[in-house]
Amino acid sequence: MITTLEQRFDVAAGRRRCLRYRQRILEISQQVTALHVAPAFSCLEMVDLIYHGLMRNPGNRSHAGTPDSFLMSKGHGCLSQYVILEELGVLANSDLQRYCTPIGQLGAHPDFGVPGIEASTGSLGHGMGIATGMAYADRIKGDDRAVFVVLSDGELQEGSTWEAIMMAANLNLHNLIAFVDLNDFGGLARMSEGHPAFYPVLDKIQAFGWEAIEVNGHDAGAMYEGYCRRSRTQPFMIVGKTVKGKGVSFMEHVPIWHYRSPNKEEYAKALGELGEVSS
Ligand SMILES: Cc1ncc(C[n+]2csc(CCOP(=O)(O)OP(=O)(O)O)c2C)c(N)n1
Repeated sequence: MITTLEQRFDVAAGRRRCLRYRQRILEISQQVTALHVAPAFSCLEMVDLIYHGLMRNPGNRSHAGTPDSFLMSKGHGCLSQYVILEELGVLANSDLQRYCTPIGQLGAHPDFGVPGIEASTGSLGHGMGIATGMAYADRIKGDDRAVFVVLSDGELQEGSTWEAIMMAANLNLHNLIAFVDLNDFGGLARMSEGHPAFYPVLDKIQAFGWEAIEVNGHDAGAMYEGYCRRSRTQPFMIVGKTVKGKGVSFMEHVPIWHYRSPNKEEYAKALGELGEVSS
């Protein structure tokens, strides 16, 4: 039985943090010609909940004690992780300033070896297998650790993801917690239009032997409640229905924002739409 800390999650504080993180990501967007804004905005509430509500010792650089693990399997969404690691002090402000430059250590996808990054991801379909292996290794060693992983609909188009999902169920890895950022885009087109057989996702996950729920992936309270109510006998998945580009109206559901920096006017408009962080 895992004993992941289940302190009450302050939903309002999470909302304030996510606003700050969106602002910070937009700020970084002005340093580079292109970056994955919309993929990061899509999964931000999930990543925030994992770091600030579910993981134990998330800012522990040395991995001493019993820190839980987090894998950003949809690696191109890593700005959501970088800005949190910056706030936790795992990454320095200068790291973010050098994002995607030859002298920096942060690329457009997470690289193993960078503080806080536990696996190199970005090639879709590998994170679930790595997370399954890590959770199994922890079980064998008798370590009381949880492994959290964030996937995307694009990753559920990769057969390797389903192999790992099946294996995790075979092994009853109840220390493995997955989130799917289900924003209906698996590239430039809508999954529901190009791949209707992909749905319903929840039924498929359950049929593969997982305990799973489907909720609004921007509703941290609902995700947290579902997490706390899980039975702890099987691997657990939160299928979170999300909006790609969430928070900025002209980015929401618009494929070009998968990988594009806003120009000055767009930047100002986006910041204006996000509004102020209230204390
Ligand atoms: C194996 C593999 N094939 C193709 C790509 C190119 N690629 C990058 S992101 C992406 C799809 C993005 O959709 P999704 O994974 O659902 O992410 P999100 O919509 O959440 O940004 C693709 C096809 C890749 N990174 N890896």
